[in-house]
Amino acid sequence: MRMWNDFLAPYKQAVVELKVKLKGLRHQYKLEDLHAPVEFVTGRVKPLASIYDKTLEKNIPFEPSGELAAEVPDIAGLRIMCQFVDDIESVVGMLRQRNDMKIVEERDYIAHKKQSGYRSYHIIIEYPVETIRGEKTVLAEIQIRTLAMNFWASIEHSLNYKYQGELPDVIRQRLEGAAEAAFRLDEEMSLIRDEIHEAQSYFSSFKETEKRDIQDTSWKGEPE
Ligand code: 0O2
Ligand code: 0O2
Repeated sequence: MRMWNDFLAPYKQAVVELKVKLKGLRHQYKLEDLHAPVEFVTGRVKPLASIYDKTLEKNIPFEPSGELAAEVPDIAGLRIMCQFVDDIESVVGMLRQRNDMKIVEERDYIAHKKQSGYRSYHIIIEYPVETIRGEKTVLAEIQIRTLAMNFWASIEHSLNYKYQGELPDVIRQRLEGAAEAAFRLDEEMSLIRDEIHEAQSYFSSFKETEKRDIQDTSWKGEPE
């Protein structure tokens, strides 16, 4: 177990750091009162049981090794959720320009959805982490998707888990239909995107005023 802990430590570090950095993007947009292409960010280190399943799938030994690190590029996994399909492109554009990571692969499952109906944009990066023994570069996967794509993927993931990958035909067909419905929802939302931005910016300035009013009231309540 000690060997696994040592092997996974830089991946854990990478997930923590990348979560802070990617969440930071949202805060920067918000500070400037701009539409944030990042809605929220999650991250995880792949559980050992899932790493084990991958090694069976890829027919490689289940042991900490360079081969495992190269064959399973999502041991460190980050997920960026966006409101609109266009936001995905903005996020990918930003990631391409960064100096703290190097993109080594891109997979566009939005233009080319998977047979299951899965849509998402995947990026594999090389990311250097500082360890007590010097710099260690690890691979990490960043999945970028809309809220609707994420909703579909998490439902499909749980159903696949329940049926251990053998979905009954009727459920498979319903899921394919649901994936198209989710995509149409994304398209509809894109069409009224400007309207939504306006409403959101009105709502956040309203919240700001409300906060100020509350602060003013609490000041009044305090003794001089
Ligand atoms: P906030 O203020 O809610 O934005 P942490 O390690 O504690 O920072 P972690 O482990 O990343 O957080 O939590 P998790 O469960 O992975 O979720 C990451 C963030 O995504 C959390 O926000 C959740 O509130 C947010 N989140 C999860 N699901 C949704 C969702 O469906 N919609 C929206 N808008 N947000 C969601 P934070 O980081 O706690 O901060
Ligand atoms: P997790 O951690 O449970 O999400 P390859 O072997 O390289 O051809 P691989 O490794 O499957 O293909 O890579 P791919 O297809 O680029 O995507 C890997 C990850 O994308 C998966 O991780 C899922 O998170 C997500 N994904 C891909 N296809 C689907 C799908 O049909 N439905 C859902 N819900 N998610 C999908 P893992 O390994 O499943 O692990």
